[in-house]
Amino acid sequence: MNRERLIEETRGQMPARRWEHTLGVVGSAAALAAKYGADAEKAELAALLHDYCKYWPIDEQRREYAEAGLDPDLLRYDPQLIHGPLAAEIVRRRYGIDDPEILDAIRYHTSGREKMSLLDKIVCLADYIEPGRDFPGVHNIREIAEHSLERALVAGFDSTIQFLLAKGKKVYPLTLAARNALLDEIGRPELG
Ligand code: DGI
Ligand code: FE
Ligand code: FE
Repeated sequence: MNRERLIEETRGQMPARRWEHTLGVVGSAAALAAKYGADAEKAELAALLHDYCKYWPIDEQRREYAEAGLDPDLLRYDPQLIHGPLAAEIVRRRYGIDDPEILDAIRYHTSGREKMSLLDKIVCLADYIEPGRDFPGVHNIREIAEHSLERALVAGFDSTIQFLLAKGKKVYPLTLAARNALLDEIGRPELG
C-alpha cells in the first residue's frame, strides 16, 4: 500500500473535523520526534493511524474488539478507550503494518501504559497538544512539552483524570499506572 492510498483510506474513516485533528497530530508528532530524538517516520505513521477507528459506530468497535480477542477488561471502562487497541489490530490486518513500536504507540495512545516507550510518549503527547486542541490547560501542557516529555504527559493525564473524576466516571487502571511510572521516571534526575 503506498502512502497516498493509506492517507486517503484513513481520511475516509472519519469526518473532516477529525481528519484536521489527525493532520495536527502528525505535525506535532514529527516535531516532538525531532526534538526528543525519535524516528520521525514511525511517529508520523503512528500519528496518521492513531484514530483510525474513532468514528466507527461504537457497537461496531465493541464487536470488532471482542472478535479480535482483545482484553475484555477494557470493556468495563469508557468506550472511548476501545479505538486505540482496535486501530492497532485493524491496521495490522488491513495494511500489514507489523512494526511493534508503531502498533504499540497506536494501541496505547489514549490510555498510556506502564513504562511507555519514547514513541508511545510522543504520539500520546502529540494527541494532547496538536494545534487544534483547546481544552483548559492545553497551553500549560504545550509549554511543559518544550522541556520535558514526561512532565507534559503527566500534566495531560492529570487533566484527563480530573475530567473523569469531575464526571463521576471510572479511570482505567492503565492510565494510573502510566502516570505513576512517569512520575518515577521524573523522580530520577537524569531523566526529569
Ligand atoms: O481520540 P482523541 O479524542 O483524539 O483523544 P484520546 O484518544 O486521547 O481520548 C479519548 C477520550 O478518552 C478522552 O477524552 C478521555 C477519554 N477517557 C475515558 N476514560 C479514560 C479516558 N482517557 C484515559 N487516558 N483514561 C481513561 O481511563
Ligand atoms: Fe484517540
Ligand atoms: Fe486523537
